[in-house]
Amino acid sequence: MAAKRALVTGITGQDGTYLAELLLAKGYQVFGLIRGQNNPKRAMIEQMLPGVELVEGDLTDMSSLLSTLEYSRPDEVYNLGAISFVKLSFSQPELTGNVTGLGALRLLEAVRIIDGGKGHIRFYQASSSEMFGKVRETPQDELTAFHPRSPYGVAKVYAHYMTMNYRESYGLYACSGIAFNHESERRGHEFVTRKITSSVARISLGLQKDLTLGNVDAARDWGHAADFVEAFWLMLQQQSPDDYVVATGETHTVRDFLDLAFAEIGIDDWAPLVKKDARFMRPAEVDLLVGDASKARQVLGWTPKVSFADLVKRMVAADIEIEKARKA
Ligand code: NAP
Ligand code: F7E
Repeated sequence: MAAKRALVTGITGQDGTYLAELLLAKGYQVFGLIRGQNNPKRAMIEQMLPGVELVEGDLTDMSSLLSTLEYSRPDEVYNLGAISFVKLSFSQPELTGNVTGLGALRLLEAVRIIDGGKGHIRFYQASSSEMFGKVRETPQDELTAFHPRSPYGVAKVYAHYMTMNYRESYGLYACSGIAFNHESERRGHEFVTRKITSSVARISLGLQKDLTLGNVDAARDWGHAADFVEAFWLMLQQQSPDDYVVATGETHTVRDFLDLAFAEIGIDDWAPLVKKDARFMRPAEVDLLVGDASKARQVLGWTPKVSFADLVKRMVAADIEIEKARKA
């Protein structure tokens, strides 16, 4: 039987790399959408994922999406591409709407056109717990009402409903994974977990004195990205398409993360090392997120493997190795 073909947008991002590894290990032929002229991450991806064929295109450019689909002829499309940094979405709301919101619509429309009603192409949309925002209930599940608190959250709600709409209107096999925060050794440095672990590593090696953060009381349901991409793949392997919460079911504050990260380098009282700066606060905050992933557990048989404590431990250890190598 011919190998299955998958197209992944957001291939240069955290989830794109883990998902591509999973798909390659399952024998897929993997295509990754890469944007821009001379994308600085191209070399890193080519080295890390030599089995992935990179195709140039952009979620803001419909014709590039059509030609990418025509070229790659995928069985499965994973839309992971987005402006994904919530803080940035406040300063660049139009760009966020265009990429994170309309980008999903463009890709759905391109899939609809190229699929031509055959119902062959399966589509995954990377929805987010940021859609719950100012939460209406705790924990949050697939039926919890949305109340997004950022241009990013609003754009994701639009993309989420568009995915549902294409499923209901055109019979597309289209799923959304409402993923809660997932982190890893590959997380971007703009996100709070990686900012903390790389700073902790640098502090332990005498390369940095302290760390400046915003709201350390925010609580998140943090899992490991390698676990989460497995759920995304499982959603596209079912009899029928549906939406699923992907979460660990545990919530921890940024303070808890700081406790564990500093403990890794033998510091119990991190307060003198952490400064607060309004520049890292948001115009509207999401105070608490915790997901109920019972449906994913029951229908997909999915459970996360990496605990919160292990996640922090792994991230700090990886950053210490990176910083040591840099120092050397
Ligand atoms: P990430 O590391 O920020 O990666 C985002 C990806 O989107 C990058 O590959 C980026 O490419 C690409 N991208 C940005 N603008 C684009 C455009 N105009 N056209 C095509 N691609 C574009 O994000 P992630 O953590 O892997 O998350 C993957 C997806 O899941 C995102 O949609 C995110 O919003 C969503 N999500 C993430 C989490 C989480 O906790 N990680 C939770 C819920 C949902 P460049 O490298 O070229 O910029
Ligand atoms: O912030 C607080 C900040 O930027 C987490 C994205 O993957 O997950 C992610 O969005 C919390 C917030 O992630 C700093 O205010 C304090 O309350 O790491 P973050 P996020 O906003 O939760 C969701 C599910 C996504 O979908 C997104 O794509 O930490 N915080 N001080 C800080 N955050 C940052 N970044 N930097 C600080 O200095």
